[in-house]
Amino acid sequence: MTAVPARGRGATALSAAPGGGSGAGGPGPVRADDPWRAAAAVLLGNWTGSSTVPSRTLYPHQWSWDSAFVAIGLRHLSPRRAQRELEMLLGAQWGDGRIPHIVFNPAVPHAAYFPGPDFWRSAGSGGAGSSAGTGTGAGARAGAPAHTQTSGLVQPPVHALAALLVHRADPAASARRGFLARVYPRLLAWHRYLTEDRDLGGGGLAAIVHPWESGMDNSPCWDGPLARIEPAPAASFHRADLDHGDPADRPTDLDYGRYVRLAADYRDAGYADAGVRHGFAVEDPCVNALLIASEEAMAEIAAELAAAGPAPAAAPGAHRERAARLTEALVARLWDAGAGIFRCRDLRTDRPVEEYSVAGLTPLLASGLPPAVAGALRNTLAGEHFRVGELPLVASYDLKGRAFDRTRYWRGPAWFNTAWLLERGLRRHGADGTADALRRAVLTGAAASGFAEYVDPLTGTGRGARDFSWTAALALDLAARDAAWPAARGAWPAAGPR
Ligand code: 9WN
Repeated sequence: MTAVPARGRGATALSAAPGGGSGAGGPGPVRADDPWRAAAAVLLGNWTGSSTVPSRTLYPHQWSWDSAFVAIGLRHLSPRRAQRELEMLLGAQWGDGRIPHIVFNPAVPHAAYFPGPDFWRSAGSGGAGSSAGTGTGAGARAGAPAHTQTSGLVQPPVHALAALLVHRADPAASARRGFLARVYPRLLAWHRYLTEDRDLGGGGLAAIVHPWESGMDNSPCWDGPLARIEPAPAASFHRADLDHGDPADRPTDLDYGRYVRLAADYRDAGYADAGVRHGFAVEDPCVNALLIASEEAMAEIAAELAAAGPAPAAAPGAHRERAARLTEALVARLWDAGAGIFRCRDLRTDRPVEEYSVAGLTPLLASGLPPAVAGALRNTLAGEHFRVGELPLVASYDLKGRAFDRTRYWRGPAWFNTAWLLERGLRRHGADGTADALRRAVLTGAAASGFAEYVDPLTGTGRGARDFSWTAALALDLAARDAAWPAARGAWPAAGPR
């Protein structure tokens, strides 16, 4: 196991290992009959002093959408720490507005994760410790920060939604610290980057240029688009993931070679989005659904800011209009009425990718979805491809699909973050019964699996890493709706990290 050193103040007192307790005011010993205390201990154990690693073993740095999900759970324990989680990530934002998918912890050995800072070379050799501003590395033209090493890819934009939810956990303290006022301009720049620089298809949606940008790296949706990519030679890199993960669960060497080739080509083009031919360019329904949900959140953030002081950079109405335009584009470009699901669109062929992926159900998050589309999505969720309510959680990929694999990463296993997104989307469209069932499944499955990274979609058996941060955080978030929850709040140190 790679030990992840702390990187900031507060780590020593608060980074107790799960189960270890942390003395007076800490979460105390974990009891098997108290899963919520156990979930809190996972988050405490994965905190580095300024952010949360997804997993101490497999993912020893800060990941973008993981941190947003973590903040959503952490807000119930320490709203202050949840704010810090998001602000740490936003602090690594590039000049062009992109939020990098990994922010590297300089205290972790470079070999602990591949591809690491030596591969991305975002900041140049200056890297950690050099003064703020744009660096001299491969990311210089796109405005990569000089003081922090990051990847050059992005991940799904769940951040504005997370910021709004974190604010709501303690609006008075958030207002006192000026939390929303600080994060809003950064979130605005992030959404501008996605809607303008990443509109590679010209149809009003954000495109991804690498499977890792979908967050669902190994989805069978990428098999076709990836088949055109010449893999990097296996001998040219070392897969650190196989030091911790079971090869049967992880992507194949062939797929990894293609991921490496795509990332290296993007880096060598200076992480430019315009004026280059991307080997892989896809419009993904989950990325765009989260952008819509986040634009809806931006409208609420702008309204909060307007009520509190001088008008923010965009009025709430402008965000609502953007959300509506994105929703229209999503339906026009990705909805497959015959199949009852949103498809990915391969921009190299300008054709839909005809697979059933959980990504295609997440547009339930968009409140402006036409009711007939929302109804069809609910039917698809309940039907033979996903069997919601009948099986634990929701498979990441079609139970009847040609590539269904119940163990391999994103090719069938069920994940807790997608269950959380669907639970929210179902509620948004009035399907409370199904949402309740999904919520119960998350609460039971998270603790029973040891807060697994993902589970077998047929049996619920845990797979991948354990003590996985977003599993613990999102279970906490769904648990926090219980009236009994406030009593459990006292289990967290009242004074969070400063
Ligand atoms: C590459 C951290 C990340 C998640 C992704 C998940 C996995 C990384 C990997 O882990 O991706 O970014 O090495 O496989 O697919 O969703 O954010 O938890």
